[in-house]
Amino acid sequence: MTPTLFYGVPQGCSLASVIALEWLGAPYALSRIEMLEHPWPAAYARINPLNLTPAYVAADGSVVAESVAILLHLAAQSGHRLGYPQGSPAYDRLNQTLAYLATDFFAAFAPLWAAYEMATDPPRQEVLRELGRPQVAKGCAHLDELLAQREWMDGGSKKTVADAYLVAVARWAEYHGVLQVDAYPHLAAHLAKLRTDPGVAFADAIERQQPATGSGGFQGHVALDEVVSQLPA
Ligand SMILES: N[C@@H](CCC(=O)N[C@@H](CS)C(=O)NCC(=O)O)C(=O)O
Repeated sequence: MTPTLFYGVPQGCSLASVIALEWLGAPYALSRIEMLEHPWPAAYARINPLNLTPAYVAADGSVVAESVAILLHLAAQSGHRLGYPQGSPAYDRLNQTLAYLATDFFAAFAPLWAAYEMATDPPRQEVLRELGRPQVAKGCAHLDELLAQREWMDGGSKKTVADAYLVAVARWAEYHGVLQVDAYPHLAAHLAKLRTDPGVAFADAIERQQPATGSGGFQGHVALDEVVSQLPA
């Protein structure tokens, strides 16, 4: 089967995996999950019982969930163009960067996402925003400091899957309106550089359902049921 990525909208962290697939350039399909439409189709539990996106179904029907696992899987497929050989110091540095982004930095936004779901309770929303704002600011300050001395997010001399993940998550700071990324000039410059990347622009257009020109790997969208019917018994 065509390897297929399930990605979530709006604003899913799965944007990173779409970017990485574009950078990889190999054939792939996408399947879209509208995350705010609850309950999600029951069949999705066959893909990821946690009902979270992203999830990647490889050509042999095996499923890889968790952004970091998917991104490192795609990096390995790229002949290490988007990553490094496991066991090398560069791999450890990339893994460290991804781990920070996918744990501490991702988690800093949790109160803001909780506030997002409480439109009917503005006072609680404000408490949650007050909780999330300094956490996100701390994360942005850390990334800004790193990027002051780095050309790419992981500290190497080429873009990697860590840059894809950074784009997907850092955008939430402005999405939730808690801070302006411009206050972190190195982070802002790096994000601006990445936004000019064709793979990033493609993934963004896919999310917004706008016309998108990709690297040639994208084979179109497929329905959840079609993917599930191709899974090994
Ligand atoms: N640890 C997981 C977290 C995945 C996750 O939280 N995904 C969010 C989107 S960023 C999701 O699917 N949320 C489902 C929902 O909001 O119902 C990973 O890194 O892949």
